[in-house]
Amino acid sequence: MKSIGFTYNGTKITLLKGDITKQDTEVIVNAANSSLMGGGGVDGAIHRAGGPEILKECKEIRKNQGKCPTGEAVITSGGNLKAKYVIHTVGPIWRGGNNKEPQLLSNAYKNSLKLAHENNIKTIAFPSISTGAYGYPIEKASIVALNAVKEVLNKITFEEVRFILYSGEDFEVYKDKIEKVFS
Ligand code: AR6
Repeated sequence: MKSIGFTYNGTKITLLKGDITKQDTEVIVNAANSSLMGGGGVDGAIHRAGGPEILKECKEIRKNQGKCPTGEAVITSGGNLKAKYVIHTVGPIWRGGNNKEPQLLSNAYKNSLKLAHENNIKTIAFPSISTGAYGYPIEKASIVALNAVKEVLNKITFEEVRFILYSGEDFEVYKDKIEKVFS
């Protein structure tokens, strides 16, 4: 069974191989780009499954506050998704690792959790941000992602934080790292 669950500091952590658009958490996180105008990968899948309402709200955000800088996050409703909300965050493009990639990736996770908390959201699902089109090696990205979430969970409790991995290989990488980071 491609799933793992345990509790850390009062928050249920779940690792699951699956499709983020199908998750029943209150919010799902989108690995967007700064334009917030959609794209391929998980971004394309979320807009397809959620319908036009999400893009409409993204356009409104663009009008009011411009592009979304790398590492930051914004929130829209979930349109036709099971999730009530989508948090759109922008991970860094991998440029070899010496261009603040770890810090920016960590910010993407932390700012997403912060925004969820501000909106009184208790259950959240993350995809593996930056490890597709943006080329961040998943062995490295998973450690950054898990440590960022752990740091936030030391201060804030959620009901559940779910990590959704699209492939079996990515799931295995996360499984290996999660045991190390949360032990
Ligand atoms: N559910 C869960 N994970 C998924 C799904 C899904 N339905 N579809 C893909 N993934 P990517 P990035 C995984 O490229 O690297 C977009 O065009 C995928 O296997 O979606 O942050 C945006 O508009 C990979 O492990 O995001 C940006 O321009 C992970 O999601 C750019 O790509 C992230 O891959 C962002 O690139």
